[in-house]
Amino acid sequence: MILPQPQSLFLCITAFLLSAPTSTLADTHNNKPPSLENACTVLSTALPGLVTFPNTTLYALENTYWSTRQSALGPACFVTPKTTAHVSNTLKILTSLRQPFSVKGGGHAAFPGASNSDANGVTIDLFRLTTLSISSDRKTVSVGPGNRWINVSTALDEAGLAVVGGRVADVGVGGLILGGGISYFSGARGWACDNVRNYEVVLSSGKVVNASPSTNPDLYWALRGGAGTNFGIVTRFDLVSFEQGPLWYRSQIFPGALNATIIPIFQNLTVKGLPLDREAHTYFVMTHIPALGGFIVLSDQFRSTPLPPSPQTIPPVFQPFNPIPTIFNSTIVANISTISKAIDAPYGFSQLWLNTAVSATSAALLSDFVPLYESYANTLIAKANGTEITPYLIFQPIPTNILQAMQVNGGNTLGLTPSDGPLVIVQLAVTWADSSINEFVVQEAKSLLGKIEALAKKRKLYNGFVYMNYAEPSQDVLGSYGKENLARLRKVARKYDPQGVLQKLWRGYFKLDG
Ligand SMILES: Cc1cc2nc3c(=O)[nH]c(=O)nc-3n(C[C@H](O)[C@H](O)[C@H](O)COP(=O)(O)OP(=O)(O)OC[C@H]3O[C@@H](n4cnc5c(N)ncnc54)[C@H](O)[C@@H]3O)c2cc1C
Ligand SMILES: *[C@@H]1O[C@H](CO)[C@@H](O)[C@H](O)[C@H]1NC(C)=O
Ligand SMILES: *[C@@H]1O[C@H](CO)[C@@H](O)[C@H](O)[C@H]1NC(C)=O
Ligand SMILES: *[C@@H]1O[C@H](CO)[C@@H](O)[C@H](O)[C@H]1NC(C)=O
Ligand SMILES: *[C@@H]1O[C@H](CO)[C@@H](O)[C@H](O)[C@H]1NC(C)=O
Ligand SMILES: *[C@@H]1O[C@H](CO)[C@@H](O)[C@H](O)[C@H]1NC(C)=O
Ligand SMILES: *[C@@H]1O[C@H](CO)[C@@H](O)[C@H](O)[C@H]1NC(C)=O
Ligand SMILES: CC(=O)N[C@H]1CO[C@H](CO)[C@@H](O)[C@@H]1O
Repeated sequence: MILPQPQSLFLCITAFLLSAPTSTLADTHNNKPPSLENACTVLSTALPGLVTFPNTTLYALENTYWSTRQSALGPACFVTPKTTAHVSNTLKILTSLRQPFSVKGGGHAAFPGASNSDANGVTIDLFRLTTLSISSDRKTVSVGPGNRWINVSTALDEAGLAVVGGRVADVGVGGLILGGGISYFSGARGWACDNVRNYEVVLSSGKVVNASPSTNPDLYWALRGGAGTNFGIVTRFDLVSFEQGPLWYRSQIFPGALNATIIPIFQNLTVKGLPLDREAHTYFVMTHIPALGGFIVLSDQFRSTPLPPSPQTIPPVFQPFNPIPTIFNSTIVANISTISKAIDAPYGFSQLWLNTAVSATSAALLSDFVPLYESYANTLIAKANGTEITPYLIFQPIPTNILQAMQVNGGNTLGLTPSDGPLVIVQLAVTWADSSINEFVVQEAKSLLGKIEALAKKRKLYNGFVYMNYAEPSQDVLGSYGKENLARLRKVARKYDPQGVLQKLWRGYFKLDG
């Protein structure tokens, strides 16, 4: 998810003022089940110096999450393995003690408990697993799950390479790849999960295995969108890399009043423009920014290869936006590190995401979501009573070229084929400051999503795919992959975790057993 820059700047300052990473639940120390003291103690004996307890500076650092709904929790202890063998040992200890746990990659999931535990659990923080190496033939980059995308792009920009990865600097590699992964390069290459050559995985037994098209191909398939939580902790991603220089990037902000002009351009791009220019990438955001006069529309546009001869040369695919008057517009050519930092989103707020997918064939459907969104946004703003709140309506295209690119290496788990497309992910996101209204915001957003789904169904334009990485826990993500894929995922999970230990103990992302 990407924020308009003027606001990002404003939010950065606010986030800085608001940031106070304290954990309230960690204080409920005395109500822990007996095994818990045990788990943290056993772990600190087995991994000396790698277990962190509350009331330390390191604990506060590890308990920093992008969404304060996550940092409001706080585990009994963090365990921070340095090697794959440490991860294996950690899993063996936790499963033998039947100790519930969570796993933190980059900590960018929005909902509470997605990658953090409360005081009754342990959180495995992967931040020390920082492998980052380019193969001698430059075709593969091996990345440890302790890296953020900025670490990957800093190294790859320097080498003149890129991978199909996250668009935003501080997001973690693990959650993004395991849930799917929408990238600048998806038009020609599919999502991040379609561009992994091999996963190194620690299973619930502690056994370390590899998963690739030739080794454990069933597990390889399952990890392409099926979430780590059902299969194991990935300790290394071997990603396809390719020669790549800088990107062209235009960011435009329009008055919200022009939504009905911009949506048909976006819709036509999704259906016609993007499939004709597979190196182009875009998304549409509607939001409310008081400093810009209220509702606005943001369109971010990217193009990789061949690069336009100057920043001012607008690639033909994006020229339809040219005549529309903007509040703000900027065009740059820059490396991926620079662009991914420009669109980063600050810490220190409650965050919420929900999404569904609809057919991209009707601009009228997308336009008709706007009044529903406007009325909901006004309700949220009133409820916030002067405290900061930013409700977003985001459209992310899945044009047919991306659906085709997803079919490589036997296809992924998402259950999407070219004949389902073209699609648009309709994503609701909210960023707000007052945590006392968390429940209200969640309920309102669910209610709006219900209205959006109902309208799409009524017009026979509903698809129903739910993208894991933008979902709330109440959404049936894995069910949305289709009956056949769900059954196949369950079969793979039973093979690699016969006792269903991860289903019971790993708290976090979307589970096969509900
Ligand atoms: C500012 C921002 C920008 C974003 N941009 C994009 C984007 O461009 N494209 C896109 O597709 N999505 C994007 N997202 C969504 C992003 O994909 C998810 O938030 C994702 O969960 C982030 O991964 P993480 O490792 O930081 O998350 P975490 O919260 O650490 O983890 C999420 C889940 O993955 C599990 N997990 C993490 N690492 C591993 C591992 N190594 N092995 C097994 N399980 C693991 C965790 O246990 C947890 O269940 C963005 C999110 C934010 C906040
Ligand atoms: C340390 O934790 C205890 C509870 O476990 C709490 O009472 C105390 O205030 C904390 N101290 C600091 C300095 O945060
Ligand atoms: C990743 O990048 C951040 C920001 O530049 C930096 O602070 C951090 O040290 C890097 N991590 C590694 C493992 O290099
Ligand atoms: C990326 O661009 C920035 C800004 O121009 C520059 O400072 C940085 O050195 C570049 N990184 C690489 C690896 O070229
Ligand atoms: C969206 O466009 C319609 C039609 O022009 C307009 O009536 C409405 O006010 C716009 N919505 C917002 C939130 O600006
Ligand atoms: C839709 O996109 C196609 C392909 O880019 C373009 O030729 C056509 O003019 C566009 N139509 C409209 C109405 O913008
Ligand atoms: C809204 O804020 C004002 C002052 O900022 C306060 O007086 C009032 O009680 C608040 N209303 C609610 C419903 O919280
Ligand atoms: C559509 C629009 O407003 N375009 C403007 C973007 O900014 C450049 C200058 O940076 C202007 O020349 C364009 O007219």
